[in-house]
Amino acid sequence: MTHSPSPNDFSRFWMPFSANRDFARDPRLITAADGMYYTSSDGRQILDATAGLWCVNAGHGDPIIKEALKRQIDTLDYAPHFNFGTPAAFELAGQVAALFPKGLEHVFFTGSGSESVDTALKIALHYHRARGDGARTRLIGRERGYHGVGFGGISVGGIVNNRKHFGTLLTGTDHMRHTHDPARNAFSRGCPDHGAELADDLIRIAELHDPSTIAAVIVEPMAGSTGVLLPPKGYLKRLREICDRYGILLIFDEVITAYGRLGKASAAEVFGVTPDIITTAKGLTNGVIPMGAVIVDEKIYASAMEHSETPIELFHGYTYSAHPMAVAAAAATLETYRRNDMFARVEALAPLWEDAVHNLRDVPNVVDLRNMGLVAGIELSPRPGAPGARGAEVMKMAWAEGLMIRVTGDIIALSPPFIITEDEIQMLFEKLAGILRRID
Ligand code: PXG
Repeated sequence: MTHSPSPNDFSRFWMPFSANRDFARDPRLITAADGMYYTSSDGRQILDATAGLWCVNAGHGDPIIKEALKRQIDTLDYAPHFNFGTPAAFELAGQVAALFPKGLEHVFFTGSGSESVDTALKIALHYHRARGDGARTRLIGRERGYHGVGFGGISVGGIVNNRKHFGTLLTGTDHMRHTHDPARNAFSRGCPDHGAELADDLIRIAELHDPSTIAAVIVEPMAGSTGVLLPPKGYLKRLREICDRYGILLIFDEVITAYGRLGKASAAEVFGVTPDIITTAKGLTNGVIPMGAVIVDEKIYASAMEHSETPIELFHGYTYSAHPMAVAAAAATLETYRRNDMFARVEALAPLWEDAVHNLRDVPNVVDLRNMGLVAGIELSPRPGAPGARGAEVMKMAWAEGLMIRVTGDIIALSPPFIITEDEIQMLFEKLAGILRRID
């Protein structure tokens, strides 16, 4: 018998980003996972159509990762990395850097995506100051951007609910316009045709504040959390050019897109645009142990090493930076991706996935469909006066029918593990279409 807490127990754990009161009335409890499936507390198999929270890219219970963690706990449970080191951490840094475009050669380890974002923003500020350009203090994000929940991340982030409750945030931030333009781009397959010129909003911001005050721009190359927004064709390249023109660092937040989600190791590679810093987490360890990595351009690292006035070059780091268990999980995860050629599998499945997504076109209430790699955004029209209600109902019905999906408002986001089969893709979309046809 699996233990289920009594309703009163539910208030003890304040659940993250959740409808706590609603959950207690109708809990969805998970007790095990293997491959593509969770087991619910009532013994049902639930297809994981979201790879957990975009992190379990290799599927649950991967044998290579399991073995590595068993070995690691018997060998070295913890070691500090402030002025001490472990060989495995240096080895992993090299392996991580090798996955990203040339020039991005140095890796700072963190414990999560939020920590990766704060680390990247701090490294950007540190870089300019170290070079004697310390007036560059402004950090620019984008409307609808999600960069985790640290104060840095929510300050450059552009999701109103994540910001409005938390005071004045960091000073000196500003936001470019978002790129969502359903009037011109609805039902695009892959990147939309219209909107490259929206990158010019950075020119407006740079001219307003003066470019010499701007340290960095951070964007998700593909915005995930806000509901899967793909960059318009040419947009990221234009952003890169504007950053170069003004001496602004470009940060790609690849917490969702890195490690294969779009069919390559990074979105930078997919789009052929190289930023100065890339933030990652999630798929780095397959979600098994928390870990993030910030990959940094050589000029930034070199500048910190050359210009430091103190033996410690960067006054920043975490107790769990390069935690040995996380390092072991990451090394094994990269090994699994490599051995099973998983990024190529995403690329191979993508056309079939795209067709399955766009087959939903005539389903009631579907107002836009977006896809890339193994990601889908299915935008539903909101019920009049009740935004988010339709999405929440779909999520609950899906759970009842054996699917885990994510919704953000009335947008369904799908991002399954890379091991999903063609049959499972068909089953997923058939079930989803059935649910969407049944609800009002
Ligand atoms: N940046 C990006 C682009 C993210 O997507 C973070 C930073 C923060 O990572 P941590 O590890 O601190 O959570 C994220 C996280 C969803 C969902 O359903 C997305 C995230 C987290 C939880 C849910 O879209 N992204």
